[in-house]
Amino acid sequence: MQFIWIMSFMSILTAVVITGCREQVKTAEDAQINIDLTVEPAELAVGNATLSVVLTDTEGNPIEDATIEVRGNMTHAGMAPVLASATDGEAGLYQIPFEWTMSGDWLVDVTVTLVDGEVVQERFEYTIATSTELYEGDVNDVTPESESNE
Ligand SMILES: [Cu+2]
Repeated sequence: MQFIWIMSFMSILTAVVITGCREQVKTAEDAQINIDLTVEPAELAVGNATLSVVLTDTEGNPIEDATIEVRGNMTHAGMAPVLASATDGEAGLYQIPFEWTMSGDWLVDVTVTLVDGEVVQERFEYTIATSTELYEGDVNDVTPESESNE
């Protein structure tokens, strides 16, 4: 009796392992889809941004009804990731509100879950400036104190 229990447990475990392997994350190339990411505003600086992801198949047809999850991490340790997501990609376009919370180097992982459950992931790299580096107003508004604090 105990042997049967162990055997059934083992077969369930095996099934879980096999299922897990089948659902592994693919690159866009392996999944034969295109993940195009553009960022607005194009002047990359600390603050709010919109990530526009366009999903298409290899023939250029839009892919709708996918779920997109974005995870932005900086290359240094000790910072909480910035998470964002979107569904409803009308004509394959998914608009995702995002925020660059700090200047420096970012790794943005875009994870796409297709309607058939296939998971595809691509990584994009960005360098974000401080907002003052792009400041185009009166430079005299920047006080000497704040400059020496940089
Ligand atoms: Cu940081």
